[in-house]
Amino acid sequence: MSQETIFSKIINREIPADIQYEDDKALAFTDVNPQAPVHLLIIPKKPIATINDIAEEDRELVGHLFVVAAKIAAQKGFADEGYRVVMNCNDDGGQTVYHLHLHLLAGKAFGWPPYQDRIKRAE
Ligand code: DGP
Repeated sequence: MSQETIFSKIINREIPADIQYEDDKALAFTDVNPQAPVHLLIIPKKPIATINDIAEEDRELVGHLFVVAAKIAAQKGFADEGYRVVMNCNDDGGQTVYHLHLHLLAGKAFGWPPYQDRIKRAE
């Protein structure tokens, strides 16, 4: 499953973004609504909607997103202090943009659990 999203438009330079990294397979840019001093989104250029849509043939591509995360962390100097990567899936996971993306968050010490849960249903 794939469809045109706001992230496809960023890849195609149809809308602007603060692009921090690019190679032939991936792009990283600043999240429009940052949740930490550093909050980047690392996306594959291939439009994969959710984690559920990752195919066997995408193994290397998905691994590459983590390689890019580590590369950016080293380049920006927060690799040793630490950082968090998050990938949300579908509604309960908090996904709002249906183009696979890795959140890379840094610049503060994160707690756990990361976010206040939404109450899904009354007991
Ligand atoms: P998620 O909830 O995991 O689907 O995260 C989607 C993120 O995408 C969210 O943190 C906000 C960000 N976002 C949404 N629209 C735009 C946009 O047009 N530009 C940028 N840079 N980020 C966006």
